[in-house]
Amino acid sequence: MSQDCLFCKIIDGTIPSTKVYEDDDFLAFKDINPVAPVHLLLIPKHHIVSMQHVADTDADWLGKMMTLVPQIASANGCRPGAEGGYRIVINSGEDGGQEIDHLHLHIIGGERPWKNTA
Ligand code: D5M
Repeated sequence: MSQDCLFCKIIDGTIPSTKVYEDDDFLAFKDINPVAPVHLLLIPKHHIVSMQHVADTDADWLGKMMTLVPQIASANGCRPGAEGGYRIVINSGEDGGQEIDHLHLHIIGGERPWKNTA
């Protein structure tokens, strides 16, 4: 828990969110500024700033976090299988476009964004 962290406040309920998944170690909720019909954020409940702060000892929980992605995605509107799918994005650091300093994984789907581009 970090006192000044917005996502820690979402975890402890101080700031409201639309939760779509929760267990002892992770929380997933809807992004407040969705860029696609499905836009979720999956976060660890312990405070870690970014991928740049990950160490060898983080392999277990990071692996668990990745394995949660397909079940959370398919339970929230991303079609499963080869014709379905989604994008996963982890911005890290200022050069990576990270705005919130609590590691989070974007799950983005429900459309085929490249169909709208030339
Ligand atoms: O992404 C940070 C993301 O966090 C961005 O897509 C908006 C989202 N955000 C910010 N505040 C909230 C609240 N209160 N609820 C839900 N989502 C929120 P980044 O990868 O750091 O650029």
